[in-house]
Amino acid sequence: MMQKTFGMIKPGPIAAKEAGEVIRLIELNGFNIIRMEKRQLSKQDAERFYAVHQSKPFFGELVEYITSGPVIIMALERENAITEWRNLMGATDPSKAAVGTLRKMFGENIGNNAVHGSDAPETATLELGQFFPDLR
Ligand code: 3AN
Repeated sequence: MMQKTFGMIKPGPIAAKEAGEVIRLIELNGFNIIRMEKRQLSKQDAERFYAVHQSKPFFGELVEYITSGPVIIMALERENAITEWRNLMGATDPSKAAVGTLRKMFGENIGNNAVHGSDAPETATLELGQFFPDLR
């Protein structure tokens, strides 16, 4: 099933000048990058994006980190894009992520874990809608 998902390169890899390597791996893994934009998120953007985590103890840190520098937001398309993008990202905690995954290669810790990806079709619709409202 051809599918779209939302992906983000977080401030860490961008500050480290590794965004190009991440993008290259996304392409090599069969994703079509249908939209891509480098953007500084506002606190309001970040709070909306992470609204599902509002009650978590690390919510404040999450918002602070994701607004600490520009991010690259992407609409990705491929067969089973949601699952395949999560597979390429690897486990949330980079120290537990498998070899060859983006979080293993570019993540620093559970907060600064290099990349984001929608975890389900409903989330993909919400996240794509927030950042690429004209995409359909
Ligand atoms: P994923 O991004 O793999 O879907 P979630 O949804 O559990 O993981 O967490 C959302 C984001 O919150 C993660 N990308 C991570 O940066 C951050 N996070 C998750 N757990 C923690 C934690 N225990 N401490 C700090 N940040 C966390």
